[in-house]
Amino acid sequence: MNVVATRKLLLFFVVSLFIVLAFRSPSSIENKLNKAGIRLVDAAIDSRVAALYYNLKLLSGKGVLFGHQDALAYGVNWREEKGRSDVRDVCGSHPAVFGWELSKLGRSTVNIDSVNFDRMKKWMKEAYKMGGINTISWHMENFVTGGNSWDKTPSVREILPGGSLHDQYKAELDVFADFVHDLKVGFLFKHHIPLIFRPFHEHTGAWFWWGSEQCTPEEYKTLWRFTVEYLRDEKGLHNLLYAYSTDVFRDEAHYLERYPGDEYVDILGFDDYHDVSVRGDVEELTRRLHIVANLAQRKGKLAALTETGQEAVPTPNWWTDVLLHGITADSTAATISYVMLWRNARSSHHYAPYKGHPCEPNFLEFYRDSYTLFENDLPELYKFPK
Ligand code: BMA
Repeated sequence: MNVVATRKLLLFFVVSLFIVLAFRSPSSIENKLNKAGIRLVDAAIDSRVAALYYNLKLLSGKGVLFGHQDALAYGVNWREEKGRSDVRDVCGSHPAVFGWELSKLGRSTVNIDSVNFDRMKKWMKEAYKMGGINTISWHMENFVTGGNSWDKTPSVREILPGGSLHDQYKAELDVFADFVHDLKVGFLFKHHIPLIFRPFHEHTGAWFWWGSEQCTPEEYKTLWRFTVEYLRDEKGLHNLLYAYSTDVFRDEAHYLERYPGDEYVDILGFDDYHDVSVRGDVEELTRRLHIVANLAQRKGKLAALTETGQEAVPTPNWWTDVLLHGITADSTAATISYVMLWRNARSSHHYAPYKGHPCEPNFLEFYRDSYTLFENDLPELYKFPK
């Protein structure tokens, strides 16, 4: 190659690099978010995560994404079959949101539900490449006893800064950061896949060691803020959206009792099995959705029904008459971004349908409703629209 050709090639690379950097520059992302009134927990968030948030805002009020825990890993009577999910078996499309669980991370090769962590990473990447969204919950082990998250021995105070087990907590977050760090895709320019991280969930309940009777509101808030700051500022993770997710709550004040602050939360959610169970009350679901969605609107944030479901779905027409109706009966409630159903472990413990389940026709009606969005329905979520 002669000198001129070499120079041209070099110039081409420099110009391309400039263009790439200009498009990815944090200031242009910040401008877009500012214009849309969005302030994320992480001011240095990756552009794809920012785009995801922006696009979910655009979709709010137009449709609700459907999610399912462990969808790609297993279903009722099967495990680890490529391309399979119970939801897809029934309606032809995977869910749009994919939930994953990190209990036992760093202690075992598999989580509490026997999902192998290496394969989980693979499925998370697959879900992302399909255009779907990954969300993580974490039934973290009790730091004082080593028991599981249902071991109610108070533990929060010990893991806070200054507490006797603070270093152990940091080590746990280090393991989490390594896991997240591995979730990279791309060929020349590798990037981390966007994630919705939903730690210390259902804290209005008192069944986990971080629950309402196991720590004070101040301790909970301190734990949350420390966790965010450590992951963002010390570990440099910039691909996380943070979801605050209570269990059922009485009113707005109760919902906000342990809220760590707008600077620490991107998505306002809650888990609600209570109102949709056999003896539930769908109007209560709508009322609570309204409270959270209204709060999210006032704060410029997204809202979600982060977990729900009726175990084994015995109620006829549950999908349309309970879940969909509960969400769409009120125009504010209907602005939530997504609803996620819990896992399909076995025929006595599952929340989504599977092939042959009596609720299949009703689920198909739910799927075909223009308000529900599955993987097939998704627009490009990881780029800012033109
Ligand atoms: C619960 C049940 C358990 C599971 C746990 C963590 O709701 O589904 O079987 O181990 O969640 O995923």
